[in-house]
Amino acid sequence: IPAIPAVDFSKFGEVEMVKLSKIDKLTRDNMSRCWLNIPHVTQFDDADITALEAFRKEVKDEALKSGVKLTPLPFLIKACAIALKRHQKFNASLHADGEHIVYKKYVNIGLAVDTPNGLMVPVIKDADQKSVYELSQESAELAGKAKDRKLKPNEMQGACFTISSLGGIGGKGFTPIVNAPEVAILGVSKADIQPRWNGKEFEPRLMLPLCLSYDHRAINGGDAGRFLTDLNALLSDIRRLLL
Ligand code: CAO
Repeated sequence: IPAIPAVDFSKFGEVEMVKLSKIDKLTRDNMSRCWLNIPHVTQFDDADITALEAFRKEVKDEALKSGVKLTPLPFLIKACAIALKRHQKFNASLHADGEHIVYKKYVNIGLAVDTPNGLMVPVIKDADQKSVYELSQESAELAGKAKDRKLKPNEMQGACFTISSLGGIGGKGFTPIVNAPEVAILGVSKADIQPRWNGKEFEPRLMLPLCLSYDHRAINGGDAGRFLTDLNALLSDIRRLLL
């Protein structure tokens, strides 16, 4: 790849040179590796989370009494864990030998956490076996550790799939980079009220933008369409999380 030429920016105005942190350098190398090795495709969908949000608000204070600050995120983790179990191509990695695909029987979900020191991805192990409260507690604990630089190496290893939620920050959608050797990543943007046609009239509904990037070597468009449709159905009617 032709290198980007060096530029003396100080020729054009005042500048400040700051050293990259260790985490920034790891991110730089990992992102370049993933971007260059993986043929990416991103699919978009909006999940109607009106009912999920009403339920979350109903139980928020009750959760707080048990020390849980309930955001939409643990519901997303739960729904992804169920979808990963149902769609095994997403809970897989291409083997480095180029001859095999490895299907995982466990469901570990990485969580992109924005910290002052850079991007960290702690991992929730066996997410399919945990309740929404447990997922909420554990994600808050891991995000806190990431921000305090207290994560142990084993707390950042073994993810099958990653969720990158920018919902608390904003935006309509983005195209996340797959974190190899995982084969897919879910980007989540900020939920917003949108008019939806119910057959008779437009209704205000709370819509959550979902952006699913995947490795097209391991996953086809049809697989991704089915995964995202299933995930959407789980989030749009959270009773399905029980099935
Ligand atoms: N839509 C609307 N509101 C949302 C939302 C969404 N999708 N997701 C969260 N919110 C709300 C929460 O409910 C909370 O509001 P209340 O306090 O009123 O309930 C508020 O936004 C803040 O949430 P949060 O960000 O503190 O908590 P979280 O559980 O949603 O996320 C974490 C935790 C660790 C994922 C998040 O703090 C973070 O670091 N996000 C950035 C990830 C990132 O950098 N991704 C890019 C990686 S690639 O460069």
